[in-house]
Amino acid sequence: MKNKPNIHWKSISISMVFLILVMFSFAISFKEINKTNPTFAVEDGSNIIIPKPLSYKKGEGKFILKKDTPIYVKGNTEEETEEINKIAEFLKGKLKPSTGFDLNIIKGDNPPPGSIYLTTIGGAKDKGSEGYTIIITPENIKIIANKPEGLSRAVQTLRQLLPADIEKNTLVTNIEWSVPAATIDDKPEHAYRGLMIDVARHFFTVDEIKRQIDLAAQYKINRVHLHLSDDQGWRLEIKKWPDLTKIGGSTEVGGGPGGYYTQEEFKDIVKYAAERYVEIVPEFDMPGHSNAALASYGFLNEDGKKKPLYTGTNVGFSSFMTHDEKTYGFIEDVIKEVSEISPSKYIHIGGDEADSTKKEDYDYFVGRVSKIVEKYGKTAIGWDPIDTSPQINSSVILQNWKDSNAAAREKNMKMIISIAKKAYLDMKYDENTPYGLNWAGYIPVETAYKWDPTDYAPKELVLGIEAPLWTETIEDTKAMDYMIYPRLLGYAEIGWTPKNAREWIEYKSRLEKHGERMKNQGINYYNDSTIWRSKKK
Ligand code: TNX
Repeated sequence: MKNKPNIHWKSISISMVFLILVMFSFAISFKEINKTNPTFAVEDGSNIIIPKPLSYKKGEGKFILKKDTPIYVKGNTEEETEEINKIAEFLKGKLKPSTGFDLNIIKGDNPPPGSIYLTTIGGAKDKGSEGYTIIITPENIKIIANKPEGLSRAVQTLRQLLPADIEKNTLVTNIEWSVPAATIDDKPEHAYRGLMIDVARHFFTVDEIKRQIDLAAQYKINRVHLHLSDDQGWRLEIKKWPDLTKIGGSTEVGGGPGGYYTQEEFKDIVKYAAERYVEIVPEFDMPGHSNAALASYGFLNEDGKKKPLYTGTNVGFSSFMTHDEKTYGFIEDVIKEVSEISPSKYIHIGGDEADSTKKEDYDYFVGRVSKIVEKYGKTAIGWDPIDTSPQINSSVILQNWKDSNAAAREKNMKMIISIAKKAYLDMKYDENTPYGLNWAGYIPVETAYKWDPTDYAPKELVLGIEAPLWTETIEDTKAMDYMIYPRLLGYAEIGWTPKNAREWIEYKSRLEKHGERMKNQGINYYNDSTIWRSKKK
């Protein structure tokens, strides 16, 4: 009896040694296979593309991208050809670091075999401005769209059809840069597919914002909404009122140094976004969430004195004076300057949590401000309850964050759906998430994916969806990436792909494949163990 456990241990250790040897030889042969025959190739594009395209038909064989593959570009007019040329430059730039190829771009409509061709000639009108067709054969790749914007969306699809290594920013050798043959027909379900970044609670630099725009654009996000003012900070230079940034921009949540964008920097962000066919939507939150402005200028306050700067995270304590013409003169100056540097047709005027403004004053205020926005040729967007003001009509867009849009429905107002418990990127995934809040509940990746804007509003009133990242607890890019990714891929798909074409289990298997792509791009995504089971980052 006493000897028995000993014998047992001996056989266990022998079999352990054997097991280790087997695993070791497996690892070696796997490495060998990888060397000669890369397993990174995309076999079937329908298993990878996010957001899922409307139609994907598998073809025979594959197209192989080589160092001498030319990119041909041709539009319906010379101007359009120039625009398409820029899209080709973008594609070339994305392919260069990993392939090392310096692809040649040629203006012309006679692409030879072996080429990639981007054109609007013969583009189908029913595809709208963002739709496209990609035809991939072993001979060539042809991308046709009604508008250059559609070609730019198609280029993002094409990136995903190349091996995941394409996203590395270092040279990859010993790999075949193949694209599986297919015909893809695609167009979006919703026109507005947005990501919001709150740069007021914590400030983020121009480069940090550009990086987020570039990353989001690959999933066909087409609006980036910048929350440019709140109690804790004013982040855009207004030439007539320089103290807004000098004083109001001088700090942030927690008392850090804050910061702001000069008008030139803002224009630079707008241009960078436009190159990716992303529109920047500027927001100034009012009449509440306005302490940074009230701290910058005494004349905006009842007692004529500047309020102290605020670096906490409470909401609902500040308000503009709603019955003082000085307030409206000031707001008009802001709207005027912004409308001159912002090409978006929208200006967001906030309107949320104005807990220190009487309801009738709020109603009057948002009505007045929306008229100012209109005067400068723009359309106002506001958070609910802006729709409940009798002075607000269907010319204003509601951004719906609570489950309350009865007034908007009544008035036939268009809506951007951002329901907090589904779409808020600052909500934690679960109790272990190191950043974020949970007042609207936890939002695991599955919850973030399994909903549709039409669950909250009639389809004809849905302009689209937006996922906001509030930054009370988000101090750097690392935290920002973690909260945005991978949930944004799901929001992008909700916005792009019709409800009846989406299914969680199928989506999850596509999402799994994007882990490697996100990693290659240096995205600090939340490595959810229910999606990336055994793989360690
Ligand atoms: C509510 S949502 C807010 C923001 C906060 C956010 C935190 C909305 C329109 N207002 O001021 O940052 O909650 O999750």
